[in-house]
Amino acid sequence: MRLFIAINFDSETKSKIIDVQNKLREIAAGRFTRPENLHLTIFFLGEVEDYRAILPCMKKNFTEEIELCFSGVGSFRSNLYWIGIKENPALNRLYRNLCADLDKYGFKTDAKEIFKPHVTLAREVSVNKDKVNISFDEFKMSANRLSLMKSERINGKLTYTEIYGVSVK
Ligand code: 2AM
Repeated sequence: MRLFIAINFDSETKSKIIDVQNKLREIAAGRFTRPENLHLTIFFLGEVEDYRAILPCMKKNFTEEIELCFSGVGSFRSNLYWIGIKENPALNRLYRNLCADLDKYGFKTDAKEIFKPHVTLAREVSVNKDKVNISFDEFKMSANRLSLMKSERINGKLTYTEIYGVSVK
């Protein structure tokens, strides 16, 4: 199954993200992330048969809340648009430590670029680049759960389901 490790959002944060997504929707066409699929990927695992070794790695490395600050809209490859997460040493540490521990079990991240935490708002976006000047007031969320997510198509719909989670408080 196709897996990734992510932080999901509370409903208040989700609605703030949707407000920003709607600003993009007003000026662009594309495949917009459905509200229930909005998330922050920490580590993309890809196809995994046996995920048992992943669980202790998550538990070991996610030991305290991480405050996320959502800031700015940007793009990758000019057609994937996202909200960024402000420079965050605790999040970087989580990523690096997960990478190191998962690597020991043979899990490699498929991320092509350096870790750039983001929430994908839309893919395959077509827009007049000069018009993309979306601003919003930064907002914050304390992340207290790290989730192992399964990605699959159900009736043609991309669906993400949590199969394991670590909570801290
Ligand atoms: P993206 O939003 O930048 O595309 C589930 O697919 C999640 O894993 C997405 O958030 C996606 O990031 C991320 N991911 C990272 N590397 C990926 C890859 N090689 N293929 C698919 N998804 C990837």
